[in-house]
Amino acid sequence: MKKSYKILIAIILIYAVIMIIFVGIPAIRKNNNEKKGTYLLVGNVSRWEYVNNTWQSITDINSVLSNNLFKCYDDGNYLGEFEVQYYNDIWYLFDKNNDSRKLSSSFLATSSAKEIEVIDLNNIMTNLDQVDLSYVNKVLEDNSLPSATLTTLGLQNKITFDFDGDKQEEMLYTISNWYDGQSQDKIYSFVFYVDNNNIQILREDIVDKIDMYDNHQYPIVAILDTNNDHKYEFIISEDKLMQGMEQCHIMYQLKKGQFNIIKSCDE
Ligand SMILES: [Ca+2]
Ligand SMILES: [Ca+2]
Repeated sequence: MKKSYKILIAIILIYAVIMIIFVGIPAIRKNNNEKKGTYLLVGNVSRWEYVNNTWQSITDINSVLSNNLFKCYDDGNYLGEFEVQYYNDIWYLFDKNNDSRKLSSSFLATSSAKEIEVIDLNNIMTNLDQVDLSYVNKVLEDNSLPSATLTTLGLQNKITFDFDGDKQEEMLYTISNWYDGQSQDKIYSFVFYVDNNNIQILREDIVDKIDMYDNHQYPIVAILDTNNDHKYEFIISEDKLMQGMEQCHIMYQLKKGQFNIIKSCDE
């Protein structure tokens, strides 16, 4: 073989190796990342996946659990990334030594190629004060309900947080008179959002006192950024007191300043 051919072949080989290293391998990695699904496990009852630009219930939970590690949170505390399994109505995580740990019903877990930021609610959730009560009473007045005081609201939580990333904090409220409203004709629960004094009611349930066991409460269970856009989604639980097993979860996402449901109880 002529020397010039050998040089040509050597150049082609070197070029091929360079292309594989700098183009081929990153492309395979990218492809694998894109193939990895996005999953959320919320409490004992909700197992969601992001498919075709919507959140849906996972169809093959066993396959998802055996093929993915999950970032696990329990009562708001980050525990790490683990394999998780569900036995006899309880979530367990397994560490590298296959030692297991039981998780509470306020368990949350995420698995995604992109980081899903989960906010610690312990630092931003508070009870209501008199200023908050003015928002509550506006909501009640608009629904022809009598005014509340801080003592008639058995469930009252406020989250103060910059949901939309504009460096100003908004407020998210969940309230109910279920526990302490027995002297009132109507039993009610509301979830509402206040951005710059504008109130947006996101969830409401108003029943006659005789039907109080049908009334839902809506505790806020998570704030997280599922799509990495630095605008934050949140999840509420839809609970009926005395019927704990019937709970389900609803997820909301901001669009043009309004929170909309992106995962309801029914889908
Ligand atoms: Ca904001
Ligand atoms: Ca987001």
